[in-house]
Amino acid sequence: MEHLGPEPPRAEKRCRILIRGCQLPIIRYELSIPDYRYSMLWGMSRWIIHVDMDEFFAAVERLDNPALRGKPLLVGGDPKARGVVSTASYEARAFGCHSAMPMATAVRRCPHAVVLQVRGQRYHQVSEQVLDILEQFSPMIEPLSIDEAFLDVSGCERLLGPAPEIGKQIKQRIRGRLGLTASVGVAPNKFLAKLASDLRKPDGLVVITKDHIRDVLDPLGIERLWGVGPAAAKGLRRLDIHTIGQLRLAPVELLRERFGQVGDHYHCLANGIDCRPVVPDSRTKSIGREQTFAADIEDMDELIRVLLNQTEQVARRLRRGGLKARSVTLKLRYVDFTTITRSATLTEPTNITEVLWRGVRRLLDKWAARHRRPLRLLGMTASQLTGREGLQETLFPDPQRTGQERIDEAMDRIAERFGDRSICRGGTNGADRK
Ligand code: DCP
Ligand code: MG
Repeated sequence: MEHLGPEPPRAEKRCRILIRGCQLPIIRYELSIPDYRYSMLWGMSRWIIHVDMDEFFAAVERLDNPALRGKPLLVGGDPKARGVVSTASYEARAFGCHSAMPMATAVRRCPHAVVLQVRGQRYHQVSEQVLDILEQFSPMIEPLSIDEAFLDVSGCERLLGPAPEIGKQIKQRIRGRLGLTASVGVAPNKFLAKLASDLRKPDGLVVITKDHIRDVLDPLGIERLWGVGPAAAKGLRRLDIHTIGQLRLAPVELLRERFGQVGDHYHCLANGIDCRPVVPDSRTKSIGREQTFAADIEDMDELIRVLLNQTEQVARRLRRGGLKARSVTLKLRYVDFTTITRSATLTEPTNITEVLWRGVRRLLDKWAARHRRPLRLLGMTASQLTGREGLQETLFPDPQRTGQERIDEAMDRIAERFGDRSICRGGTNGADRK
């Protein structure tokens, strides 16, 4: 673990330093909002983790085909059809190959590289698995692209240990469960965490603490600032600003004059200030699982086993993300690829496995009564999602429901410790449950 600096000083001291850097008045004692929201507002006392998978597409290809180990890989479009490189493995990067380069050029630079086509669906599947792992650490997750995400782990210390330790555990779990490596950055804000994850790639773990922000940032070129593209970098160089240190010392008025409001933003970033919150994935409209069978299945017991297992996984994901679903959908694909879906609305939003299962099981039974035939794919999706905060608690909780919640909690704890496959309900072993 690369640890850039000791533990940060107390929040109050940090607030003052950073606020002065931002050229804002010191207002800590005039605010009446709780400290928690205050720190969210100014981007202080936070611990943000940025996770970025290493050579992602190439790593997944190697995972699926161990014979590719140690070989230079180029994943992307056809070199003869003006395809471009999506990712070059580290072995291929040593020959000057990189993402977005024409595949033909990459092949010229590294003629012995193995060229592979992009398998988007598979990468998305692994990406989902990575998110599943991250959700075990914090519900505050913001996916940024197919292979990277931010986590806000502020306040998780009591449960999971200090943030650098959480970063280490995330890496270990990704490696242990998926056989892939990730680079992780741990810092007081998003900008620094993203920068940190990129400093020791591959398989890196870099922690930036407040006291070492300047030491880390000052020598770096301005293009390392998140959001500074080639045009802005050119504009800054014209002002004779080449490093982040030079940018930090530049008069903010000059930057404002040249770049408008963005100039203020650059100045803040150069000072290591970034107040942007981690915004949990608002795009999540549904959570689902599906499985294509190696051989078509008609046997009801077998279909029930698969579906219950999927429902358990979906329910667990809902619970991890603090979400509840109002409707469930069953997806069936026949041997001739005809695909049908059947949906049902639940009486109230839920993330209780048993309740979701009853809804989806009813759909399966209805289908089987009239249309049963062999299936090549079976899946279920929970949608119309709501967060916990949007739900009213029932005045008199149903004792049976809280009992089911306790069962779910216990099963979640086991799954979290030993993996999703470590535990399943009796029905998933063949018994028919209604
Ligand atoms: N990608 C792409 N086209 C690009 C850049 C990336 O299709 N121009 C895809 C392929 C990458 C994935 O997105 O595997 C993640 O992008 P990264 O920038 O994180 O690159 P890698 O994960 O491949 O490498 P690194 O180890 O540097 O993160
Ligand atoms: Mg990556």
